[in-house]
Amino acid sequence: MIVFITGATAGFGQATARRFAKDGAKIIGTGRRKERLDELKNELGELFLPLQFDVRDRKATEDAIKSLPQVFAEVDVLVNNAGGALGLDPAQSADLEDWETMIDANIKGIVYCTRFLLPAMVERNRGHIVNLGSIAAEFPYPGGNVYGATKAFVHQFSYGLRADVLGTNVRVTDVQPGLCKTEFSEVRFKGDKQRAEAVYEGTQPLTADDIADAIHWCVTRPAHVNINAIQLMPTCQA
Ligand code: NDP
Ligand code: 8X3
Repeated sequence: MIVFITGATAGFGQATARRFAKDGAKIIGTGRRKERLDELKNELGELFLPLQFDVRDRKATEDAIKSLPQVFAEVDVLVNNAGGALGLDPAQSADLEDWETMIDANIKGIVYCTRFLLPAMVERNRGHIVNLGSIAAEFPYPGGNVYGATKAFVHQFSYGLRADVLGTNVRVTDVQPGLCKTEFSEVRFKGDKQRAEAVYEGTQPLTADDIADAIHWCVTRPAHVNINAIQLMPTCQA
């Protein structure tokens, strides 16, 4: 199995790379931080191919995918994970740059990777696209405005893909996690570690391994089973 994971330098993507590597799968891990990709390469060895690009950059994404060596080219599973939230301000005062960054990474990023990898999956009549949505797609909260909307896009796009690939053996899943401790809040609060820590105070959040486990479970169902969407929250959240 060949698994292409965007955002493998931290959080869910990194944990998912480790989970599939345990099965002996070949992993293509992407991200902007080269040193993190190199560390994962050192850990996972020949099974792991690092690919450095920004998912917001359409040409860089296309070039990176076109550059895949033959032994990594026939991607079975695409995990569209790269992305995140920026800011928690109300819509009337939120930073437009933050909004654009979220739209570019969380929406355009998954659209680009999907568009460049899906045709070969359809041609081979085999493949699985796993998109990282969020509970924020369904449950709005103050300051979640554009972030939640990008994840609502992920949900609808996933279901739209299902409609388009119907009649082939290509599967599509929207994974929707709730509160999970990764670098997510540190990124959202632009490096303010104290504010990021406060998000998880008094909770037992999900871990990146919990999400990797869910992704792995969706992908390893029998070929005739498509998990359309899977939603996970820590027990302490509702
Ligand atoms: P992290 O911040 O820990 O990891 C985010 C990953 O995405 C990093 O590897 C980062 O790599 C990559 N990334 C971000 N922007 C870009 C970009 N423009 N180009 C390439 N790579 C990028 O977050 P999580 O692991 O928690 O989040 C992963 C996904 O799950 C996101 O889509 C997030 O919205 C979603 N999610 C997270 C939840 C949570 O509570 N943690 C809950 C629900 C959904 P690099 O910086 O090296 O480029
Ligand atoms: C991340 C979960 O609730 O912080 O998508 O938006 S939440």
